[in-house]
Amino acid sequence: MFEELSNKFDKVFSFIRGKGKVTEANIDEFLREVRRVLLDADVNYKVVKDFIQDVKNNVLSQNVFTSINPAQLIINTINSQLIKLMGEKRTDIHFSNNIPSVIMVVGLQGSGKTTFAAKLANYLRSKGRSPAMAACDVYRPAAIEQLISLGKQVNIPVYSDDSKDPLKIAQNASDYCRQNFKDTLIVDTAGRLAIDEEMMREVETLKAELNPTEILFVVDAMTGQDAVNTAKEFHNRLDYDGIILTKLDGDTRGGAALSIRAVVTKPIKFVGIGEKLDAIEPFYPDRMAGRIMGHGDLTSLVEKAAEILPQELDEKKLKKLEEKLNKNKFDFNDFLDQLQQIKKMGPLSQILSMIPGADKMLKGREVDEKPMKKVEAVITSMTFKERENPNILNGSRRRRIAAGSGTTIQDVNRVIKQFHEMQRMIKQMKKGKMNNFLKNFNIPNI
Ligand SMILES: Nc1nc2c(ncn2[C@@H]2O[C@H](COP(=O)(O)OP(=O)(O)OP(=O)(O)O)[C@@H](O)[C@H]2O)c(=O)[nH]1
Ligand SMILES: [Mg+2]
Repeated sequence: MFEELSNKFDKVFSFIRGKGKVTEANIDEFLREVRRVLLDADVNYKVVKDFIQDVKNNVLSQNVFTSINPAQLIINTINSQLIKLMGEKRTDIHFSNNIPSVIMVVGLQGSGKTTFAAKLANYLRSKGRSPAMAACDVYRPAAIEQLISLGKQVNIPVYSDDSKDPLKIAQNASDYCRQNFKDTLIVDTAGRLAIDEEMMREVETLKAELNPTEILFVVDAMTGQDAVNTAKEFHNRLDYDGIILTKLDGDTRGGAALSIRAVVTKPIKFVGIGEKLDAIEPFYPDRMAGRIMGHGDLTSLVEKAAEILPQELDEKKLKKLEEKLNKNKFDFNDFLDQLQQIKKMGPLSQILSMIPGADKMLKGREVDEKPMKKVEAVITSMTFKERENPNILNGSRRRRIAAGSGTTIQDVNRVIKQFHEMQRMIKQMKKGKMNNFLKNFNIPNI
């Protein structure tokens, strides 16, 4: 996410980091570069102008010329101004005391409304709510089936009927919620290629008649300043409550995320980071600024792990793992367990994007998920006994495993070798040779 922007910022920052003292001319030169980086990222020019002015005023008001570490002061100021630009604090979804709370999802065609509706339903259920969805896109063929199919995937009920009248469907869906104890109704509406009168009237009627608790405007972040413009036009007509930026997993330059809040004065509430139904993140201005500044987003990573760990790693399992480690009995079954847990956290690229500096290490290269899949295929092709006692893996067993996992004997040998190395490392760590272990990775002693 925002790799290019983050890399460019890094280069510009190294210019100012190289200076022990700064002059006003240095600051101006530096800010000119920052300005260029932001414009390149497709940030609205007026937003950039105000941003640069704010950073400058702020920096000058902090005695930057006599500061011991002027670079840090300037970089911190940019960080806090970025947070401010994106809305300072997280704004959550609001719910009403009436049942159901109605959340209406609107936006242009293909922006990701239907996908987001299912992602949000799934997310809200994990937070203890009981959602249902209403299929109110009666125009695009197969739109209703799409929502029903997504609903099935996350096991959330979808209300639809063949009345062909979006308002009626939504009203019937509300009745369905009241009868079935569903406290939240997410209404998926139709999209259009461009804003047109008919579409706007339809959502205006839905708004007036349904009185939704929240209207969320969904927009594809890849469309840059166009996203900002449509957000503005929709807002003029609909006065929605929040913005959803989708497709931030692509190589978005960042312009929409950075300028939309300042131009439309409505908060970004969630971002979409993939096609899968768990690829949704609540939007936090400070965490997003951290990613742009190349600090990573460890808070989200830890949260993501915490969501999985309580279910997967119960006390008993942890204890067993600890015992096995103590007795040097960590086997392929445990290895497989660990692999599967990492996989639950999402694609490797998503996990890595949250780790500070990882983006830089990858330098824009795609993360190759294949090796991990290969390792998993090899281990799952072993019998339980073989996983427990890899020493019995003779030539014929290895041949069978290679055939069963669609890999080669060399692949199987490699996995077994890696496993033995891992076992050796665990032993070293246990013998208190932590520093030796760290040397393997060029990590300074601790
Ligand atoms: N990479 C990526 N793809 C997404 C994301 N959100 C949605 N998509 C994809 O974008 C395409 C369009 O998504 P939909 O949810 O059908 O969009 P929509 O706004 O409902 O489209 P219409 O109903 O035709 O107006 C689908 O292929 C989705 O899988 C995202 O966050 N990242
Ligand atoms: Mg749709």
